[in-house]
Amino acid sequence: MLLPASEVRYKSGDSEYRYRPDSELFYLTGWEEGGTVAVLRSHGATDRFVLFVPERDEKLERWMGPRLDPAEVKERFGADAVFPMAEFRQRGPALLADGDRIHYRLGASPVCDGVVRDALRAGRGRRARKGAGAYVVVDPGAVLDGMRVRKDAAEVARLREAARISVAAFREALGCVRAGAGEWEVEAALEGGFRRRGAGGPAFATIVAAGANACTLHYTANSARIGADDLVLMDAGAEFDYYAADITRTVPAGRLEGARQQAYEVVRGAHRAALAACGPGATLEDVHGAASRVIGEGLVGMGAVGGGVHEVLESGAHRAFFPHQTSHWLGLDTHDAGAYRQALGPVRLEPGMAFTVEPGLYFPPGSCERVPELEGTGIRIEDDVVITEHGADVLTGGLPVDLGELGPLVGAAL
Ligand SMILES: [Mn+2]
Repeated sequence: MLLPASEVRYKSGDSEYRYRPDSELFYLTGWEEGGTVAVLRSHGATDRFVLFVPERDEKLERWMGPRLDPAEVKERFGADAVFPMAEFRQRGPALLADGDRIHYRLGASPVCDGVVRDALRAGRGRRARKGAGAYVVVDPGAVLDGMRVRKDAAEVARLREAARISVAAFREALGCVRAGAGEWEVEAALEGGFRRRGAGGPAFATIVAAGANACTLHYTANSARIGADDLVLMDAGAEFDYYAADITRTVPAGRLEGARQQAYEVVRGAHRAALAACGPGATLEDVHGAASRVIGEGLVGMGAVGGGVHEVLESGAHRAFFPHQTSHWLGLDTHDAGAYRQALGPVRLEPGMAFTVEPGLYFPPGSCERVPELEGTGIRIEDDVVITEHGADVLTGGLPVDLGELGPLVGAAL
C-alpha cells in the first residue's frame, strides 16, 4: 500500500492553510506532517513499513519549524526503514513490484502515480519470470474503509472528547442567538469555544443560518443578521485529534408558534424515533426509515402535503421537504469512510460504528403553497451516536433538544 501525505494547500499566493494530515495516512501511521509517503508491505521479511520523509533543511526549518531526523522518525513511528523523500522515485518501484496488488488511489500524487507505473512495468517482467509480480492497482479504501468504520476504544475516546467540546461550545453559542445579532457572532462563539477547549478547530465549515438561509443545506456565508422570531440553524462540530463531532440545533430567536412550532416538533419526533432505531443489528436504512415515517406523518398532519401517510411515503412526496439522508458515518472525516450498502444489502450496525442522526425539514420560499407560513423555515436536529454491545450511546446527549430546555440557553449571553 502506497499512501502519500496530503499536499500543502495555499489560500492564495504563498500563504498556506494550516496543515491537516491525510486521514488514511494518519489512521495507519500517526504521521501529521506533509511531504511524506508511507509504503506498507504485506510480503517480504524486511521493509514492511517504510517511510520516505523530507530531508532536514536548516534554512527552511527557520520558517517552518524543526523536522525530525530520519533516526528519530524510525524510532517514533516504528518504521522498519526511513529514507529521504528524494530517494522515493528511485527506491519506490522495487518496494512495490513483488506483491500481486498495489493499493493506491490513482491521481493522489503525480510522483506516486509515476512510481506505481514503474512498479507495474517491473512487476510484469517479474511475473513472467517468477510467477509473482504487481499487476493490479486497488483503491486503499477496499482495505481501510472496513477498518475505519468500526472504531476502537481509543477512537471512540477521541470522538467522545470532540463531542464534549462541541456540546460546551454550543451552550455558549446559544447564548449569542438573539434578534439583531450577526450569524457571524454565533459562528465566532462556536469556533472560539472549540479552540478554547483545545480542539484543533472546526471539523467542517460552520453553518449559522437564520430564517430562510437554513433552507440552503450548505449555507456557510454566516453573513446575515438574525431577524426577530427567526429560527436559527447552527450546524458545527469540533475536530479533536483529527476526529470530528457534528451537531445541529435549531432555535428561535424570539417567538415560535403555529405551524413553525409544529414543524419543530415533527423534526423532534423524527429525531427521537431515529435514535430509538439505533442499535446493533439495525441498519442506517432502518434509522432513516424511522425518521422518514415521522416526517411523512407530520407533513400530512400539518397539511403541507396532500394524501395519506402511506401514499406520501410510498411516492416520496416528503422528500421535497426532507431531501437528505438521516445519517452519515463519523470519524476522522466528518462524512467518514465506509460503505452504507454492500452486495448483500445495507450494512448492519455493530459496536464501535459511529454516525450522525440528523432529520430535518426545509421549506424554501415558494415551496409550500398549502402552508405558506412554513416558507422560509429550515429545521434540523443532529446528534452523534456510537453503537454499543446492547444499544447506542448518544455522544452529544449533553446538549438539550427540547425547546423547553433549549429556550433558557438562547440569548443568555451578556
Ligand atoms: Mn452531519
